[in-house]
Amino acid sequence: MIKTRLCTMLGITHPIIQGGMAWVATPELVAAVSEAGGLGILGGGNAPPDYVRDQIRETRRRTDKPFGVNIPLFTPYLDDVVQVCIEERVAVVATGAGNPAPVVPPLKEAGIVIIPVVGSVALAKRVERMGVDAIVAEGMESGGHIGDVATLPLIPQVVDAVDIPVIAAGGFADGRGLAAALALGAAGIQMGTRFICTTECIAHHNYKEKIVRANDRATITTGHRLGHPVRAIKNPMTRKFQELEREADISEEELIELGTGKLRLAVEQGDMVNGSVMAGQISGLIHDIVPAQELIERIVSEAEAILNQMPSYVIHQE
Ligand code: TUI
Repeated sequence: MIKTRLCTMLGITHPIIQGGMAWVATPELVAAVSEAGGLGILGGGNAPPDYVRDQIRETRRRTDKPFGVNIPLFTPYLDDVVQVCIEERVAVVATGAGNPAPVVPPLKEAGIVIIPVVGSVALAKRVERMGVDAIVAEGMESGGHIGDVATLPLIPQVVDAVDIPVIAAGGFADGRGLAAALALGAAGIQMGTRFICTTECIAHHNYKEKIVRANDRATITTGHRLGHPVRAIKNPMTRKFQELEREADISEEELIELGTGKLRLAVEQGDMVNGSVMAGQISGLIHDIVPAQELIERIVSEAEAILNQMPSYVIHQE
């Protein structure tokens, strides 16, 4: 067993959190992760409040363990989704893709554990002052919408800057990663891409296969011109986006239109040509599709073996 203060705070067995991926992190995956002793997080995406409420209730039907809801701060339903989380008394809310300042006070008042995803030391310090409970520090190796600092430098800098537990994200998929995160001072890891390749995840088989077949250089980032870089596996869609991004006479609105709905297309239809196959650089390390429980057990026992072996590297001299 590996126990950190994150486990105590969240009432979970293993310090492993599943990223709240839009369209991907549905009750099936979330309940499986929480049942296995990690923390599952529903992907709120930009879904309307009633849909989020249904997803919460469906997850509750499948598990009585704690789970969370991810709220991307760009959702047009921000206030209403926050209200749903409060009404449904969810244990944890994770925010992403922005500054959570507007949603922290109502969630705190409702006694909900708040874990913002941040990509920089500056935002980590700001959210700690707002009174959040823990932080996911996410490096630019991650899939989807990303910041611009890589995980290895980001984690220790965030750990030094705040007192609350830091959860490392961006580039984690195995026990070596978990052990490394703990060595950097993190209290746990969050994984997204690795959890897509589980049997419970509802993503189309083509999506999972695309990750399993990927190598270390399979992903690329697009959307820099829009100020929202997104990492996805290279395909005709990312090539088209890159070409159009370079064209001076295409408007930002047209680029946004080109990206809209493309993640859903890949997740639900398995369209690997026109869809956006968001995934992290760690895709090249993922070789199988396994149940969430098997994955979590494997990662924990790998990390235990590594941590147990570490003292043998230390030579004590007289
Ligand atoms: O949110 C994510 N990853 C996502 S959201 C998403 S949905 C989407 N769909 C279609 C196109 C684009 C996106 C896919 N992937 N991760 C959490 C995260 N948040 N990573 C980085 C950040 C972040 C970045 C900057 C958080 C805050 C921030 O600061 C903004 C500020 O105001 O300082």
